[in-house]
Amino acid sequence: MAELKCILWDVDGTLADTERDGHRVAFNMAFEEAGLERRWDVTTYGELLAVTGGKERIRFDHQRRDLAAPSTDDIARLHASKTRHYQNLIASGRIPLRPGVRRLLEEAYASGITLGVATTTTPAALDALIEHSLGSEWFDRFAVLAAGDIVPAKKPAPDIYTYAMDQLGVSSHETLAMEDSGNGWKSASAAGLKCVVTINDYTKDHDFSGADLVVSELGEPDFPPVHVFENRHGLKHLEYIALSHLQDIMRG
Ligand code: XBP
Ligand code: MG
Repeated sequence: MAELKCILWDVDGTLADTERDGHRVAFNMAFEEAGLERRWDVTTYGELLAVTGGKERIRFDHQRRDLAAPSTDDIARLHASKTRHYQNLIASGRIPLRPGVRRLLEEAYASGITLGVATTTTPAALDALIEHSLGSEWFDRFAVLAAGDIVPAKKPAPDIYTYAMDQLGVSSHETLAMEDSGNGWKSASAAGLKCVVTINDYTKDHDFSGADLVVSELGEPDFPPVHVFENRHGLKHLEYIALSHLQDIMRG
């Protein structure tokens, strides 16, 4: 039994539904800008999400179509262009936070819980989301922003979670992960963390067996109740997810 001391948040799909209308669109804009014919439709992009990381995803797309991979420099250039387009999309305010995210972040912060980010996304993309969707005060409120290539092995490897915990000086027994995908859950689990999963359209069929709580979203007190798919700790009153639920998961 342990007390909840730290919550590490995934970003894409967890803080906000950034993939379909954010990252995917930005990749396509970068392809167009580079004079490439390739476009990723909504279904194709869902398949490509099997690989985390934008540069890795471009490479994977070539591999699975048996095409010669572009050079590392070409991928880096394409990805830099994609990141610029993504920043502009986020700055236009078209990607809101998911329900309950701000409420739970505020509640945890006010309660003195250490908050951090553990994501595969490029730091510049993360910064854009914090600035335009969350608010600049969160640059200081998050005690660590662990993102992108800071670790060589991206999710599902545990490295980004381990890195964030090392930076914070917290242990896996007192830290909870918030995730949305199978790769994210595997990463958190491999780092020894308990994990709450909020699924989305791209991740609803992923394998979350063993996760502590799997729900449709974090929800809000005045919204319809969330759908509960896994509730390993027998938590009660799950109409929406409150900080007390996360504390109960750690004690359970
Ligand atoms: C997120 C990702 C990222 C984004 C794109 O995974 O897979 O690759 O799709 O990010 P997770 P970049 O939510 O599990 O961290 O293009 O900035 O790499
Ligand atoms: Mg995610």
